[in-house]
Amino acid sequence: MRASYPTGPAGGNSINGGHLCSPSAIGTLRDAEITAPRATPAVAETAASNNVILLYSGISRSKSLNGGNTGDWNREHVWAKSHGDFGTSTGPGTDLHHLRPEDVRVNSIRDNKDFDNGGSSFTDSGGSRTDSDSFEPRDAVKGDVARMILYMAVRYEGTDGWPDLEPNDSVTNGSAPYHGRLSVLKQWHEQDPPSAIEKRRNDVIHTSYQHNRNPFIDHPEWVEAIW
Ligand SMILES: [Ca+2]
Ligand SMILES: [Ca+2]
Ligand SMILES: [Ca+2]
Repeated sequence: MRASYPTGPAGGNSINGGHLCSPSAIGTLRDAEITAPRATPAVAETAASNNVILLYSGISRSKSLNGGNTGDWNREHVWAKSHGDFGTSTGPGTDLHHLRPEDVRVNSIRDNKDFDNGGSSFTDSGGSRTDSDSFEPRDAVKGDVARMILYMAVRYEGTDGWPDLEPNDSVTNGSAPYHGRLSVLKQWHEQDPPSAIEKRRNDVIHTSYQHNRNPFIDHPEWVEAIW
């Protein structure tokens, strides 16, 4: 670990591991997020209380439409779970700091691609783009995505049975425990700083679920200090 930040109890992210991977946990978080102060620049990220905002597409969809069929939303691992092959069991596979709801089809388009600028839009892209080897999220969540990836890099250091996850500047990482591209993620982090809702989500995960924090939401300057 290269940065000092509150990690909560040892094995903190195994707490309530059974709940962390459930749609209800994501739905509950969304409920909590909408109680954030209204006077924020992040209005577009809010949803009706029975809805979730899909990360890349920006669509507001009923949280009851969780599933695997067209028109449903499912659980997106922003750090692609094949990068380190950690699967969906407790650990990085259930770490709420990088889990978001996404449209089933859009989720499959993102696949396990690294993040980079470029590509074309697609149906329900919401401004996100993709090409053969990378994915570019819509502007409103570019920084969110960057901070999720960088959180995973400092949270998982290979000392607790999980892979040592690290960012690099590649878009051909495949199943290696790396995620790119660091230089682009740093730009996105600068251009889309933490919003009130993102901060609120960090608080709710800390207080009610995992009892640890994304340090780069609390201290954006630590990104440049580390990388
Ligand atoms: Ca590309
Ligand atoms: Ca944002
Ligand atoms: Ca690491």
